[in-house]
Amino acid sequence: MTKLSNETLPHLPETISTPDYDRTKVTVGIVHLGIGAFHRAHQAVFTDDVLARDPSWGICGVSLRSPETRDALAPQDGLYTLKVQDGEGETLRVIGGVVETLVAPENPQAVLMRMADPATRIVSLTVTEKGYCHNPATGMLDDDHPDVLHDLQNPEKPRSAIGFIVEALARRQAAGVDAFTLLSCDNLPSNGHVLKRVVSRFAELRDPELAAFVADVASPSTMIDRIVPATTDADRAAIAVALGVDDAWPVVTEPFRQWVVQDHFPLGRPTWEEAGVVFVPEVSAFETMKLRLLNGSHSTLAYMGFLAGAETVADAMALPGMRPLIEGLMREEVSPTLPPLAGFDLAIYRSALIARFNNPSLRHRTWQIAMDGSQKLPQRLLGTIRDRMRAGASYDRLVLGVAAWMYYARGFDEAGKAIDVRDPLAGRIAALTQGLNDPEKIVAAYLSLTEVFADDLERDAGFRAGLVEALSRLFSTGAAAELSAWTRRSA
Ligand code: CS2
Repeated sequence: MTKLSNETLPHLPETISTPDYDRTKVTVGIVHLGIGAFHRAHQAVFTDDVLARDPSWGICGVSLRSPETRDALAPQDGLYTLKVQDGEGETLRVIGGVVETLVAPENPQAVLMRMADPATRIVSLTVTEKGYCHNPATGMLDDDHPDVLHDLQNPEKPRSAIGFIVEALARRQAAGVDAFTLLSCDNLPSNGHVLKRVVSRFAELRDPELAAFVADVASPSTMIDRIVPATTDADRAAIAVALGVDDAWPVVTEPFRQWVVQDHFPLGRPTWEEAGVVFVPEVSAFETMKLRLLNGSHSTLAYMGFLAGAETVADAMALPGMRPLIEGLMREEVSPTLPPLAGFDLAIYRSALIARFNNPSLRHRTWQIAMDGSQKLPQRLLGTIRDRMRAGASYDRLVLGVAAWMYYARGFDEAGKAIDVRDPLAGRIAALTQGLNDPEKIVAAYLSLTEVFADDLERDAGFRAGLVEALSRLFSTGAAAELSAWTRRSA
């Protein structure tokens, strides 16, 4: 079958929207590190919306690991389809904002040259939590991280996003070119600060003069939100039928999208506000709300749902007891910890989240969300637990989410079948918990992971007892029975 490309673009069925600007005029203004499905369904769409206004904000998408995205997109001139769907219908749109794709391990020089180019004014990132090479509990750079050590020794052939950023900034400093603006789009609290902190520390380890230049780099924080499950072969097949041409890597998502950004871009930015981006002086209240309500619920329902046999989020939501558990978690335990947001109705936000989780047309796998729990839990559940402790308030549902992760990350499901656990700490967790059956010992083993729990939680007797209790219930009755008990508890 013919491919989606600049050449086939004019011949697509009329129902499919296509770029409203001349692609030949688009030049790179943004280098994006980590060009996965999320970027292509979120920031790239907001950018595509306003490229007609200023075509100098095209995107160069960089993969830091595998060539798959480039291999799919380069033969299609960077074009891909965005399929937006809910229970009621779907729309298809071809996005044209990605005009170049690079694979860092194949050609680090090409990436560095692009980043150092004066036309590049923003370097944005979706490299997931673990891509920051930081200690998740403290938010500081892990000086002993293997990628950090590698990049300090090979500054011109970096591996990590941090190594690329600092080397590109060094080249700009040497050439007398102003620094680009850094734009973290990962699910981390104060993501701009975290990024600035790790980049600054890395620069300090390299050279004090470079550190002085890096100290002035703008790194606004952002809250990003859109649910984007991994694309399946069934999605590809259905989209090819609708398009009449092949698209090797479309992205599939929900109608909802939100982007709240701190407005600090010394070298300018696309007019994203025209596409609905909300610019605010301070993002942290939005970010805490989203991380704790959406992502905290997501992780809890992913671990509980996976253990109870649910493949997708919508399946997990349909399990008896899941909805009351998640609603109770959001309303009773998370919401009281959130900083006030003037004019924002939390009850509406929460019920919208339930509807989004229930979206029957998105096959968002619980396994996908369950990945990298050690990197996610601190900002999704543990910070909330700390706030509840300080307020002398209960946190039973939050602790159940953490206990379900502890069950899951050991690597065996309820039938004793191996789980494919993807987590940078998976090996250590397996070693720490090997042969243990006693919930108390398992909890103690996990709590020794100070980069997840930090000392305060490790020492807290109430937290430990809550975990042991929840884990014991999961062992004795199983996740499905534990969930249905929540139907009765909330009734
Ligand atoms: C999810 C997020 O995979 C996960 O951990 O919780 O990717 C979630 O879908 C997004 O943050 C929604 O904005």
